[in-house]
Parts: sequence; structure tokens; C-alpha cells
Amino acid sequence: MFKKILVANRGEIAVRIIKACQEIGIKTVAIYSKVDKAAPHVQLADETINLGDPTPVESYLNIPKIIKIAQDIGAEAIHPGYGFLAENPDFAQSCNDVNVKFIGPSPKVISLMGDKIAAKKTMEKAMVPVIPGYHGVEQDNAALVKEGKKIGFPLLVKAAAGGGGKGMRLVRSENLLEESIEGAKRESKSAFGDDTVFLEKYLDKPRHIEFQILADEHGNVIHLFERECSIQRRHQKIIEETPSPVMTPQLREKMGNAAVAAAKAVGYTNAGTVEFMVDGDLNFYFMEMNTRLQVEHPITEMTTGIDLVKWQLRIASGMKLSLKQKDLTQRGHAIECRIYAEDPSNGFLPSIGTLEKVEAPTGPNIRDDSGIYSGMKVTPYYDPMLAKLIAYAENREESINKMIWALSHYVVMGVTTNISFLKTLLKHQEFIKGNITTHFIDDYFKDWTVTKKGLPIDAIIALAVYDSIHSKKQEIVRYKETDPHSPWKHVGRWRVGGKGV
Ligand code: MV4
Repeated sequence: MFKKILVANRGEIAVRIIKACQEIGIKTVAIYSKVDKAAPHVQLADETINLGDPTPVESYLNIPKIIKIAQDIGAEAIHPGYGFLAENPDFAQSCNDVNVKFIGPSPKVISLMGDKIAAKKTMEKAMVPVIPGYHGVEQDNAALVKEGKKIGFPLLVKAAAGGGGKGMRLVRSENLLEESIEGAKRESKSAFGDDTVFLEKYLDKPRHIEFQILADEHGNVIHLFERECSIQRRHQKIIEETPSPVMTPQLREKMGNAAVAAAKAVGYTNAGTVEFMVDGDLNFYFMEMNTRLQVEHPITEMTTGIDLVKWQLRIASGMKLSLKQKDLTQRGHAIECRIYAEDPSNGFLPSIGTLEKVEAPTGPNIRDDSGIYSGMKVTPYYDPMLAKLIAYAENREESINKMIWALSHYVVMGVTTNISFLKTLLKHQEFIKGNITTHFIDDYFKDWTVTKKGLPIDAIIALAVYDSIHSKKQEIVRYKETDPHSPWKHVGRWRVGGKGV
């Protein structure tokens, strides 16, 4: 096993990786930009190196800087986390070039999966079902229009270098096909520097269901079941759960086998995720493979009891998978909610500011993976995800209720968060019934805004008067209300100058 690794990331995932290393006796090196000087990942690591300028290209995306640090400090491996350099084949190659182990798959596999056309072709050969469409080399408009007519409408034009909905166009009729192809090419060129597109039959009301896989460097591959990730806003996942409400043992076995076949077809190593779309008749199709640890990995850990980060470290150090597919089981139900510093009443724009007070709920089987603390500044430099809250219970209904409870007790003061929006989603009848597709939020929450913008003015005045009478300290503390007539009885646990508990 490694003795010392560098964690090339920040925030909650850097914390998650560092803690896993501590538990198995690996020393960690954290890197940080100027604005992250006091961040939790920096506090926890054994050694820390300042990258300076907070802009991503100068810090967490700067390959030469990070490689040099790893060499200087004698790190045997680099864990990239997710985002930043996690799926950058040049970074993985640069690690290999200087004999620092990249904790993830090979640069070749990362490149292959980054090319959505090449990935689909590889999967077709491996007998993994892909969405019917045109994935060919002919790229002139006339050829693409001809292929599009064969597929029929509606269809989607997608960018080969894409993912996440960029460069994607829905085409409902033939007369709009050519301009949509041109539009998709233009967008893809400017976003990815590549205008290769492909065409696909449009699946109506699809679900996004993905399978976690682990593959060692000795040819062993297992899957750790599915995650249902259909609840997304603008291609950003916000609620994930496992098991999927539509999964059956038969479908799970078929999709799990397909995921393992997909990984084997490319000689995959380390942790990865095979994404599928599942239609209303439960047909499933390969979408893409994510060659990294994912944000939503904790729900798989909660239901399988397997620590995915530790397996990434073991696999990268050359160990064999000791887990056998037949011995793996899913137990109970886990949900993850992503808490963002964004304002649902202001078009979900990022909310920047200081986190005056942060307190996460605790309890049996509630997990808070966060990289935030009271007093921390939320800057515009990085992703506005503050924390991931995970609830685990015996069954889906209890897991939903537990999550609603936990969200209600998550205190974030100073910036606006999406917590109220998450609770509203979890309470929706169609969510509770498990009737969710990738269009859930558009279908039911298109123009959703927080209607209750705050307390009524008379309540605020009552609170202010009450506090000015009863308090001397001007400090915000957690308060246990004992006065049965206090207006605070009705609004929460936090107040200025109260007696702390
Ligand atoms: C689709 C689709 C329907 N049919 N492909 C969106 C992002 C990219 N990863 C693929 N996406 C989709 N591809 C076919 N043939 C619907 C979507 C889609 C979607 C997929 C996954 C999660 C959320 C989504 C939200 C809207 C559309």
C-alpha cells in the first residue's frame, strides 16, 4: 500500500479521501489555493502546499504545478477526486510519465470514454445495448440529414465530445433537422473545439440509472448495483437514491452484467460508473461511462457496506479485488441530497457570501459529507456545492422521511441554499410514488420559486422585542427554548444572545 499520496482536489471530496487515507495509515498531501487556506481539507492533511492564485487554471487544474509538487514531496500516487483533473487523460499520462500512480483508469480508457462516439461503438461490439442512431464518420450536413430521416422523429443531435447536455439539440420534425445539426456543431466547436456530432432516437420519459463498478489490475470486475439519478436540474444531479424504485432483480442482473461487460471491453481499472438510460418499458441503453469516483458514491457505500475510496487506493496499489459478485448484497435504502449555495427564488443563481453558521444534522445512518465550516467564505471560483447529505433507512419511505427530517435540521446561515427546494421535491406525490424521469423537475417545478420569502413582519418585530428584553450577548447561539410564551418557540433553534445549550 502507498505510504503517501497527494490529493488533487478541494472541498468535501478532498476531505473524504484524506479521511480514508488516515483510516488505513496513508499520509496525505493537500494542495490549496489562496482562498482555501483555512479549508477543512487543508486542516486535515499531513502536509499542505499553497498553489497561490485561486483561479482553477492556476490552481486545481494546473497540471505542471501539481505534478512538480507530487515529485518534490515524494507522493507515490495522486487521487484526483472528481471534477478538475479527474477525467483528463493528459493529467493521467503526466502522472504515468513521472512514475506517480494516477488513482483511476489508464489515460487510454479515459480518452476512449471521453469520445462518446468511440465509446458507443466499443459498447456495440461488446453487445452492450446502445440507443439506436447514427454514430458514423460522415459529418457533412447532407449525410447527417439523410441518416436522421432514417431514424425518424423526434431525434437528438449530440456532440461527440459532449456530455452533460452541451451541444445537444432536440429535433421534432424533418424541416428543423439541418439547422439543428448546424447549431449543435457550432455549440460543440466553441465548447469543446470539436464539431463532430451523432444522432439518436429520442427516448421519451427516460430515467438515468447508473451502475457502480470496481475493476482491479488483474482482470477482475464487479458491479455494486445501481443508483437512480433521474432527479436533475439543468443536467445537474440533485437527488440520487439506491435501489432504484423501478429496479427488479431480473433487470438488475441484466444491467449489472452489461456494466461489467462494458468495463471488461475496454480493460477498465479502478472505480467507474456505467450510465444507462432506461425507457418506460424498462429497455436500457448504454449512455456513457464516467471514469472517476462520482459525487453520489456514498449511497452505494451505505447500502453495500463497501468503502469505495479505500478500494480505489487498494486497486491502484496493485491489490486484487477480494470481493466476489455473488457475495455482494444491497441492504436498505439510501438517498443523497446535494446542498448548493444557490437561490431558488432568484433563478438558482449561485449565492456568494460568508457562511455565518453551519451545523449539520446528526443521527444514526445520517451522513454529512461536507467541506464547509462556520465563517467560511463561499467564493465564485469553484462549484457552489456545499455539502452532500445522505440518509439511510430500512426502506424507501423511511429513507425519504429521514432525509426530510435531516434537511429540516441542516443549519446554513449567511448564504441562500436549495434546502427548501430539496424538501419540496421529496414531498412531491410523484416522487414519493417513485414516478421519476429526467424531466421530473421541468414537469413539476419549471417556474418554482420560494413563496415564503421569510417571516411575516409582525413576527420579526415580536422576535426583536423579545430579544432586546431578554438578551445581553450579541452572539448567535443554539438555543433551547424553555419559555412557553416565547415567539421563538415557533420559528426555530437559532437566536441572537440566547443561552447556549
Ligand atoms: C437523451 C435523452 C433522451 N433520448 N438521449 C442529457 C445529457 C446527456 N448526458 C444525455 N441526455 C439525454 N439524452 C436520448 N436518446 C434525454 C437526455 C436527458 C437527460 C439524461 C440524463 C439525465 C438528465 C437528462 C435531462 C434531460 C434530457
